[in-house]
Amino acid sequence: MSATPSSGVTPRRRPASPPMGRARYFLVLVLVAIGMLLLAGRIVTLHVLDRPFLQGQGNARILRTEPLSAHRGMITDRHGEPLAISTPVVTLWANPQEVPEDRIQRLMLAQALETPLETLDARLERYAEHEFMYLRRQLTPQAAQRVLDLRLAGVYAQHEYKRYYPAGEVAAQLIGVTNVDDRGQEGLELAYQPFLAGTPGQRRVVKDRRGQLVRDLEVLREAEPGGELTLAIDQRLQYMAYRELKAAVAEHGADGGIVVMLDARTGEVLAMANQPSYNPNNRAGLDPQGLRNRAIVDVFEPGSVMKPLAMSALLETGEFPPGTVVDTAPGWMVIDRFTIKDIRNYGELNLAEILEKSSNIGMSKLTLQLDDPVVPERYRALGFDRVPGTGFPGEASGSVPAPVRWSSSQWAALSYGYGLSVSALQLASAYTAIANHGERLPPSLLRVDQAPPGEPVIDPQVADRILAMMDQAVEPESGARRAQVPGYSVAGKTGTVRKTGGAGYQENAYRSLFVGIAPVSEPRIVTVVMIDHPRGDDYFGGAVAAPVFSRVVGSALRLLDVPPDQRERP
Ligand code: 59J
Repeated sequence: MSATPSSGVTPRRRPASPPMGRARYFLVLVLVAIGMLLLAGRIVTLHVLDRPFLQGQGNARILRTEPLSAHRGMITDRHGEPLAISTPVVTLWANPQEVPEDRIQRLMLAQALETPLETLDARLERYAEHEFMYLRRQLTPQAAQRVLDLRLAGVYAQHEYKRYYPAGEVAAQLIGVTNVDDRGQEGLELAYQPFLAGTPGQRRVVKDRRGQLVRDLEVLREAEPGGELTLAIDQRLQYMAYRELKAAVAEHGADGGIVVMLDARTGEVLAMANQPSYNPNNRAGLDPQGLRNRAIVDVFEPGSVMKPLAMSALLETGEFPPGTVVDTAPGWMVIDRFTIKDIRNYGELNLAEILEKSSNIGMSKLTLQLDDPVVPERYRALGFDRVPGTGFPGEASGSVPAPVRWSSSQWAALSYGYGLSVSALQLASAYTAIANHGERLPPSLLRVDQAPPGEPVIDPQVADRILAMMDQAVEPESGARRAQVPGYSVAGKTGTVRKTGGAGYQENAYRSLFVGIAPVSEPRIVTVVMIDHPRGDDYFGGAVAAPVFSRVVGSALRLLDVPPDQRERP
């Protein structure tokens, strides 16, 4: 405005006006008037018309809505012992464009972050074009405060929760893990993600231009904490099962192993241990083999541990009264050009002895006398063709072959446990029917307040007879003697299964199994032990899996205060 000599009306200059001066004077006057009108108009628009918009824009620089992290629900064992806990942590991030270049400030920042200065410089350089980069994720609030106390420009904090697993590798596959964003990735953490996670809230805050919190204005919506998940497992039994399993896998140089322990009266999973395992609190360099909850997601050919279940179907036909004897000599037989063998020639065996000696011939001869496929039907009724229904991610359904054109050899093989695949959890659940007068209990990973109704599968009297036969099979002279538990009666069945490889059954790769129920007088627990590919001289179920069963079940019965039902043998 001052550049225009518009108001120059001094008499001194007037005479000097050129001839056209007057017309020009008016032109200038008009132009100035227009300019002033435009300015006035602009002032009106800014102050009156655009005011709300502009003020909003200004506030947006300092007034923000921020998420409030919801506390993830705890996972506990059946007695409330914590198995997964969320602890508050602070994630530090930076706007690289705001972080000071000053050497001393950078050095102080690097020291507080416990990073070498060069590393910090290099990262800030790499993200120089960005407005966001992590400095350190999930620090303890104290460690983060040491950094925040420097009050450096461009350094910000975000409050979060981090998951901690007190039981570590002991229950890792069952509980699973969350990722760095607190979302369930594996196991029950994944299965119950929506329940555990809760809902994040929102708060309104005022921040200064450097993004530092000036004032907490209001909570728009409170964060809703996630629910607490109470598992069926008993931490004490879980630790013991894991310890014994790990020791046995190491002792025998095995590839892995499983222990599943169910409450015989409710179907609750009291312990579920897997080898190999991993440390969920430090997943750097973990072996992905350790992630699988083999007890639920893996299936295997069960072999002889199916014999008591098959026997229940055979007995129920009424074709084999208590005195029945089978001649298993000479210890082998040929069916459809296929040879079935026992490891010895046992000669004549009664029904209990067929289970005790684990005679493949005995089972086959009984089965081949029948016209109906009662054995595979029984397997299906016991749940070996469907998921157990625990909701665990990737739960295996097992498989029982469909009754189309069964050959006699296949029919026979099914009776001693070959030609089908089962999970350890399915196996344990099926045995609750033997423990429970014929009623199978669905397994539960969560604690239940009341036992679910059992599913009647086996005739009650037959179930009791099978239990008695299995009791007889665990005697001082039997192959299963190492499953005995001092002070308690034990019913059980061993199994040694050749593993299949690319070219059928392998000569030197086995799976060692033991399934047992204790105490026999009033069953409290059903336990499955499986050791995958023991490499030492011992590989029989009776030598490898039975001792693990004895130690785990013995400690469990004592911890559960189950009264001994037998005098201790010397
Ligand atoms: C066995 C099998 C493979 C599959 C045989 C184990 C068959 C069979 C084809 C030879 C070791 C071995 C369908 S044995 O589990 O009979 O647990 O204490 O793997 O028989 O026909 O060198 N178990 N095991 N059989 N196959 N096909 C016995 C038995 C069992 C014992 C011991 C010795 C087998 C008493 C297994 C144990 O009960």
